[in-house]
Amino acid sequence: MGKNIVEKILAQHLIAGLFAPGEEIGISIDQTLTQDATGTMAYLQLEAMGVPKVKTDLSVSYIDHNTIQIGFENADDHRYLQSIAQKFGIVLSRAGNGICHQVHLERFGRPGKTLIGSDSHTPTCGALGMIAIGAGGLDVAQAMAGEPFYLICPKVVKINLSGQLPAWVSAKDIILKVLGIFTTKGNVGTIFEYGGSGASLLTVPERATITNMGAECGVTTSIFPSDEMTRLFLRAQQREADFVELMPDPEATYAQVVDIDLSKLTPMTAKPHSPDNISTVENMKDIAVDQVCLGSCTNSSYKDLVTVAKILKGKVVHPEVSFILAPGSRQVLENLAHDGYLADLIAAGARLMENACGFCIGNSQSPKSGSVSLRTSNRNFPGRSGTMDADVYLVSPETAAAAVITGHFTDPRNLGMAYPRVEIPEKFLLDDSMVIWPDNANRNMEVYRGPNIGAPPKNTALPAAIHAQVTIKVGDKITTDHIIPAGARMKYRSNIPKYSEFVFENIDSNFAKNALKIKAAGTQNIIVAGLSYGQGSSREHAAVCPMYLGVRAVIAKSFERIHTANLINFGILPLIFCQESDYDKIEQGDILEIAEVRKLIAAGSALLVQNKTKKHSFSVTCNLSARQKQIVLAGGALNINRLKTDG
Ligand code: MIC
Ligand code: SF4
Repeated sequence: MGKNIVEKILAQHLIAGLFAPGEEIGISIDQTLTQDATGTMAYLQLEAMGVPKVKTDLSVSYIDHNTIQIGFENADDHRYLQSIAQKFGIVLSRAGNGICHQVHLERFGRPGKTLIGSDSHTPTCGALGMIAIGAGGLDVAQAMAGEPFYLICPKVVKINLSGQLPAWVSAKDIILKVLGIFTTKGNVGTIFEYGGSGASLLTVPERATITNMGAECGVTTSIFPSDEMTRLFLRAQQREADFVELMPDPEATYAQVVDIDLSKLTPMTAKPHSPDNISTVENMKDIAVDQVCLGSCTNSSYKDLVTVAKILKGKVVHPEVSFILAPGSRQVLENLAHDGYLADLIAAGARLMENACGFCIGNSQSPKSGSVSLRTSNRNFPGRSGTMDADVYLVSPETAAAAVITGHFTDPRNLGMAYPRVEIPEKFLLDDSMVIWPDNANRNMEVYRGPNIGAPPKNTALPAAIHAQVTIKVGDKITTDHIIPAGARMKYRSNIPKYSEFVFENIDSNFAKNALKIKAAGTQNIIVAGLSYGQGSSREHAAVCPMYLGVRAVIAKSFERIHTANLINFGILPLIFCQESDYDKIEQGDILEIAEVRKLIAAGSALLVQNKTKKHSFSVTCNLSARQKQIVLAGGALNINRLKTDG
């Protein structure tokens, strides 16, 4: 039987488990990436593992998230990361070099290889025909230490693209269409494999926009074939030697095939406050726009920004619009400057930001109260922009540019100008001078640690029984941005006691105080949630901080993949309602008891939860592999083997 691309790469990397959809498998990892906001925890955990040097082919540490640096904390963290990189043989991409996913695509990703990264948008590199997966920092640290990465053997869905994109419709509109079909929930354990005649016409940066935002569907990753387009991109990066062709076998099979005719697509948008709240731009017309933000790891390639520069040439931003521009990488910025497009964008009134995450994570450029912000980034969760009552819409660079000119939502097809089709250059201007390669001579240098940095706290072993209070009850699609906000709070990423003060800040500002009170009284905390709990980012702080506050279990209707792995790694039980209707019978403040929890988890049986307050019992399941059971029984991975942080 023929193999699809996913099966081909996974088969070459399989080192544990049976290759059957739904089973846990372990794969070897060729490359890792971290970024600074998740990286400090990952490297503290790597340090605790006692390995002298990373065992991957390539590990890159990026500094791209916390680059605003208000206060000493982030600069200290950057210095820590730089010293750790030298010690462990890791490549460092310095602050100013660009966003991890864009830079990794340009300079390091390789077809046919595996990559895991402590950032949920690591699948961006699937555009190069690699298996690239987002994970928690601890899982990435383990991969750097040479351990397998464990995942559920995926079900592979083929997204068959036919036809050609019409003028003014671009890659963002394709992935928004995909989000409209699959939504942000219910796709755990799936990989999207793109193919078809339409896919072969898309350039690697266009493919990267699509694989990047596959993360919003909650899939394990997305992948494109490695074909002539891949070769051209790698050649333009002077990396043609990294090219290998990777196509599905003609008789390859898939769990499902979804057809999308690109010629039928129109400009799309994701409306507030979820990336799957899809509509056409035409439907939004005339809504006044206050801010347009161009950039993020989704749509800030050279092609994206040159397209906008060409649309805006000779025009000036509408007086009511603030126009923000953050190129994805230093390479993009240097090429824009070299080719004169930066001057056109600045002349059009662009406010040039650092080539870093910036506005996308809400640590700068928060829009005004009650405003409408059009962004080319990938997430529009409530409050993520830093302004709770702002309405953020996700759009293509073309739709963003149209609003810059008109000051309102405008279908770019109605701009009345010829569509500027932009090809990627035959050769990019290359400059890796902000990349520091590890030097063996520096292996013994002292690791720099600022006062803000501390090892992650450890959990206690799972007790024989749980006696807990429901500290919060939340609804469906709770994102990690709800659980532990980023933005202005993110500078405390290396200081768990401080960062924990902000858990559920935007839903219940008393959560942290209440949880600590309950913990001090000797009771545990339980979170009750609806469908798709833990959407969005890979930040393990969404598990570490609740754990620090005494949360022992989350009972939800369903969970997202990366967050489930993070909960398990830090000894929090991810419990699933057997009957979803039992969710309705619980209230915040209820006392829940689970008898013989250790025994039942070890046996893999359903657990009976007694609601002492409501005098009602209900069943939950906890579907764990043997490896995961061992971790939760120990109270988290840090309590197992070599991972002891106090050793
Ligand atoms: C995000 O886009 O939400 C982030 C910030 O990049 C996160 C990582 C983090 O929280 O540090 C992600 O996507 O994993
Ligand atoms: Fe950075 Fe935004 Fe991309 Fe996350 S989604 S890596 S914050 S640019």
